[in-house]
Amino acid sequence: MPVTNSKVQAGFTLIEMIIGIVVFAIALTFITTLIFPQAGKSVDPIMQVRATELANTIISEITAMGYDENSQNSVRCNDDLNDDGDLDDAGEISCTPIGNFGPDSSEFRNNTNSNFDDVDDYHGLQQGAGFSDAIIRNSLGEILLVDGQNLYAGFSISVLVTYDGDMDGVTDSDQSSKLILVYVTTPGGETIEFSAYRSNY
Ligand SMILES: [Ca+2]
Ligand SMILES: [Ca+2]
Ligand SMILES: [Ca+2]
Ligand SMILES: [Ca+2]
Repeated sequence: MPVTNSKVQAGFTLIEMIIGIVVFAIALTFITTLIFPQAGKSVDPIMQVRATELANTIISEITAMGYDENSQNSVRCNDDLNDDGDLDDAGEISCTPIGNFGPDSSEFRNNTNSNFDDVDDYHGLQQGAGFSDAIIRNSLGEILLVDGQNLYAGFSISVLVTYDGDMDGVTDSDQSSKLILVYVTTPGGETIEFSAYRSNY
């Protein structure tokens, strides 16, 4: 049945068209200033989740290591076996000085023969985008691939280890705990800090 309403057939007046254009312009401005930037930001939480997964992986690996290179199966470093207040008696060994943190002799973590074995070996470890060791690897030294794609392409990690015996987040001379700081940078350039402690048990 044909439309017979004369108002509809008359179309829009000039005023109506101008109002329509103004409303459209306001709506467009709203979309471009509010919604489009949100679309960009909505990527960040996903990257933060992935950064957290990556940090968890590396922290789990580090905390599973021995406390110190100098500790032996039967004797922990800094264990005063005869309780005389010093560490110069038979069988007693000192923990690694903070200045010697980092890989011990012949230790590396950049291929499947990686041989880090204690917490502070990771001090100074840098892997991923922007570093000379450009590939983030798992604890077995393997490249993390999912469906043939590098799982953490564009991410980077940076690790620092220090003594923090009173666990206040600040380096101190108490060698009973090591503070592990892991910095993960997302492909968007956002750096997130994660931390964990490993005590001398
Ligand atoms: Ca002693
Ligand atoms: Ca070591
Ligand atoms: Ca070490
Ligand atoms: Ca401290």
